[in-house]
Amino acid sequence: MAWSKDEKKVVLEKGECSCEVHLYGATVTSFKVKGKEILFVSSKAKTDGSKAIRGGVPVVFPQFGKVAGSELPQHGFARNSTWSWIGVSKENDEEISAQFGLSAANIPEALGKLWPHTAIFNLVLTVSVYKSGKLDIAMQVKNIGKAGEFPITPLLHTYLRCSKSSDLSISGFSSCQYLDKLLHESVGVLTDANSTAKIASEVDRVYIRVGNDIAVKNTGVMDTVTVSKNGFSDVVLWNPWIEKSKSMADFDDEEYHQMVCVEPGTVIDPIVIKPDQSWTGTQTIAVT
Ligand code: TA6
Repeated sequence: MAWSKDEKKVVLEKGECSCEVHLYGATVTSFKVKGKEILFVSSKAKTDGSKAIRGGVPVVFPQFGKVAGSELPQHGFARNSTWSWIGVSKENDEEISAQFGLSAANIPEALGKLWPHTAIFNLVLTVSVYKSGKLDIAMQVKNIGKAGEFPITPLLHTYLRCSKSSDLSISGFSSCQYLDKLLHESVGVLTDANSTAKIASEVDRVYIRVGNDIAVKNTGVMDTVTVSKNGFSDVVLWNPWIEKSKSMADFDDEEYHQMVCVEPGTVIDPIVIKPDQSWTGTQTIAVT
């Protein structure tokens, strides 16, 4: 069985690797390599469409966070909408790919009307699993309008699973500038001089224009999980730690030990898409 679909989700398999994608949010909720789960999904996550799935790889679109002057919910409407199943787009000995579509028709009306460009965007998510132990997720955003352009700050909000977040060693940010959302913008941009980032308290950082490969070691699941990006400029690093964990109803108080978010996105300088233009951003998760 290379792939299967029911009313809620699609499962793709290739060799000893597999992934699962919920049509709600086109949220990848599982990526397994030789039976080992690479992604984290909270034990309290909702998968009934009542709210965004807490875990896996939520798709953040059209904007990251909250936008001043906009009533769009935090992280936009893509993760709170039921996407269309397009179909299996590629299958060979090495990989299998499937596509999911989002446009105005998929967006709950109450959310769609909060963004002035809902009628002129089209988003296709392509999810590919490789028997080599790799998962690709590509967002392709197109402006199907003939007149206005629109800005987006897209991001893939990837939750990686680990045994103990305080054991992690995360490389790829050294001497990068970042915005520390815990210190608010009053502090401005800092520089991470460390060769590796560690998790020993709440972390909520937007690393700006970083390199394309972030390596997460000591996950307790695989030796190294690498998150690579193409088309995205920034990476958000997040762990809620103790107090923030308690504040999330769909997240167990102790689950901050079992996860870290490494989130490729373009969140500092919006991408502007002109009529008939498109943009693609890709995340690759590879394990060794
Ligand atoms: O990506 C980090 C972040 O923006 C954090 O500030 C935290 O809010 C997290 O996303 C989860 O946001 P959510 O809306 O899914 O609860």
